[in-house]
Amino acid sequence: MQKLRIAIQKSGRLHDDSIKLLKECGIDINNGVNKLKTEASNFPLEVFFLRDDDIPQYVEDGVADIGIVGENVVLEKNRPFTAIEKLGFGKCRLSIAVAKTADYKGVQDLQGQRIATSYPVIVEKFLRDNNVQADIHEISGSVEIAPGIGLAEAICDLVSSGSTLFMNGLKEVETVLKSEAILIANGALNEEQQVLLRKLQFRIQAVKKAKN
Ligand code: PRT
Ligand code: ZN
Repeated sequence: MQKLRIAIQKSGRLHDDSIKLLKECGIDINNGVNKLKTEASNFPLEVFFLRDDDIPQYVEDGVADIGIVGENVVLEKNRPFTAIEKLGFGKCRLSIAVAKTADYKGVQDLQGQRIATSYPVIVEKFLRDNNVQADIHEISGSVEIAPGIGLAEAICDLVSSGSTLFMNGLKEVETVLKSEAILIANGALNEEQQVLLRKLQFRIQAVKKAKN
């Protein structure tokens, strides 16, 4: 029988809510720790557990049929996906922040500055759109400490509560992007897979409606 293969985050901020959503859709999966994949017992669904960064590529290549991932990751990887469903969790914004003490008046103040980020593609587009030339320093983690150690004047990172910025003496000055978890799908699903996807989407929509 045809199965739908879904890629979700193995561990991290989207993992629990992705599992929870599937459960709320009435899909029973047993997610033992350290498993790379599992199967639902009551829906033709196979679940792959992956790094979030790898999910767009796997779905594009058709190794998985659908996936749950942050919009920020899809945009940074420059993949051609649009959300076939926004999922309402993993909400955050990608923002530029500078030292709390900096005299920041507007985006032009970033001209000639160094910006540390794990999102060079999105930041470069933001700067281009705003006609600003700045120096992007790509770093893979702990972006918020960059100004304190003299690596950059500004950072661009994900923010949810704002407490990380606050604790590092930074203030949020520009919102580059608003993001949440989305469902993406391979563009070449066969007829049977499309039927399964519609069934799943119908259930997701019902779960979302029940929450409003
Ligand atoms: O291991 P893997 O590569 O799969 O995971 P990851 O470490 O790359 O990602 P993970 O689990 O940290 O985040 C997964 C996704 O969750 C992100 O791609 C976003 O779409 C979403 N998300 C929502 C967030 C946040 N909120 C968030 N606050 N991702 C990261 N953060 C971090 C942020 O980078 C900063 O360090 O939390 C800190 C800020 O939080 P506040 O509350 O102090 O503002
Ligand atoms: Zn990641």
